[in-house]
Amino acid sequence: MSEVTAIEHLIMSQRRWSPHATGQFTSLMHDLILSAKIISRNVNQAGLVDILGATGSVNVQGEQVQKLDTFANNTLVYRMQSSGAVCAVGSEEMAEPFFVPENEPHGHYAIFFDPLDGSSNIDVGVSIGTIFSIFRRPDDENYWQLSPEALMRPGTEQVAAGYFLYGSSTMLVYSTGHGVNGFTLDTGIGEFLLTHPNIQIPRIGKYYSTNHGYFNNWDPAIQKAVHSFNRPVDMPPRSLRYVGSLVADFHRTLLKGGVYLYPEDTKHPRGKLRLMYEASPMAFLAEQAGGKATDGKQRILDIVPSSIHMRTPLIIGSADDVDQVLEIYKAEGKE
Ligand code: P6P
Repeated sequence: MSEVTAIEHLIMSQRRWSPHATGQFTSLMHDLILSAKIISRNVNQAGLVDILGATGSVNVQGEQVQKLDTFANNTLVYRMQSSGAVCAVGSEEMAEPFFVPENEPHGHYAIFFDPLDGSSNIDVGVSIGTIFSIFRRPDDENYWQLSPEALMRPGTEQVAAGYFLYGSSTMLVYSTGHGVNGFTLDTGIGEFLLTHPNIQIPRIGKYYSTNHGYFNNWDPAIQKAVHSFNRPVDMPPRSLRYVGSLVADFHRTLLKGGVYLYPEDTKHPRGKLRLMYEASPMAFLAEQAGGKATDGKQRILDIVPSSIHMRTPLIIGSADDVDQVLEIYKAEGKE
C-alpha cells in the first residue's frame, strides 16, 4: 500500500519554511478545510435537497435551505472569523471586505475567496469550486489602519492560494509558494489525502479552453490567437474543452496542459473574471507548477488591484501555449 499523507501532516511539515510560524496559518487552513467539507456535503446533496426539501424550506439536515452561493459564503466567513488567524475577509458575495473587530480574536492573514465559482452549473451536475487567495498583513501595520485599500495587493504578495473542486470527487489543490500539491477527500475517513504531489503543468497541452460563443465579440488579434489552436499550420488541431466553470477548466489545464482564455470582449471590455479571487490565485498556482498567466499585456501576478472586485482578461496555462498567444498579440500590434 503506498504511503498515505493526510493534509494536516503536510501543513505541519511546511512550517519548517516559516521559522517564526505562530500556528495561525495552520489554524486558518484547518478552518478553511472544514468549511470546504461542509460546502461539499451540501453541494453533493443539492439535487436531493430539491426532493427532500419539497415538504418545505427545511433540508435533510434540518437547516433552512439557502442559496448555495450564500450558504458557502456564510460558512466561510463564519469559520474564518472564528479561526483567530484572520483580520479581513473579501468575497465575491460581499460588496465590501469584512474586518474582524479588534476586540475579537484575530490574526495577521487576509483571505479572499469566490465561495462557489461556477454555481450556475450546479443544476446540470458540472464541477464547481471554492477559490481562495491568502495574504499576510505586515506586522508593523497597526490594526486600525486596515482598510479596503490596504488589502489591494498584487498577486506576487500572496502567501498561499488554491481551490477546492466539488466534482466526481472533492479535491484541494493549493500552494504556499513551494510547489503545488493536490489532495482528494476520502469521505470514508473525512480526510484530504495527498494524491497529486508536486503538480507540474506540461509545457504544451492537447486542449484549449474558451467560450467560442464570444468569437464575434473578440478583436482580430484574439480571434487569430484562438484560431492558432483550432486551425494550426504545422501541428494537429487542439481539442476544445470548456465547461464554463473556471475551477473545472483550470484543473484540467493544470493536470493535462493547454491554455484557458477568457479575454476581453465587447460585452466584457475589462474581461469577466475577477482578479483578486479568481485570476490571481489561479495565476499563483500556474506559475508554481511551471506555467504562465497574463492579461495579454502583463503578468497577472504583477497587477495591482484598483478595487476588490476588479475584473481582468485571463490567459493561463502551459508556458509555450501562453507564449503562443502573446506572440500573436504582439504581431497583431495588440495594445
Ligand atoms: P461564460 C462562472 O460564472 C465564471 O465566473 C467562471 O467560473 C467561468 O469560467 C466563467 O464565468 C464562464 O463564463 O461567459 O463563458 O459563461
